[in-house]
Amino acid sequence: MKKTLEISVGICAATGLVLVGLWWNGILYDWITPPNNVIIWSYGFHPPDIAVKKGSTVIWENLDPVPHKIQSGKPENSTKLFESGLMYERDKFQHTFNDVGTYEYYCVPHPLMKARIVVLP
Ligand SMILES: [Cu+2]
Repeated sequence: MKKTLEISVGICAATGLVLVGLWWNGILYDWITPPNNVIIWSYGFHPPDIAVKKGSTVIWENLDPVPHKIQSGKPENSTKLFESGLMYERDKFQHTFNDVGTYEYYCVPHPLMKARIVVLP
């Protein structure tokens, strides 16, 4: 009986650690973020790659205590199609995609943060 309890507690603790790890690394957000939404967390866009239908509005929300700024294109070649302005914690930004295509974007203060939106017909 004591052994069973110890094993149960161990399994719960291990599951908890795994969940905290997934959350901390943003992987949980990759899974649970609703369609057409992107969460900014731990210096990353989650999910980093989404597909939406033409005419969709994509909403970004910054959950980091650090300000981020979304800019379309690549750090070496920004397209100025959309630009968020500095987003503080809990700030949201949205953009409507009316043309089919692949839209890369990045964070201006942290150019290693890169992601993309694929707009389907
Ligand atoms: Cu950033």
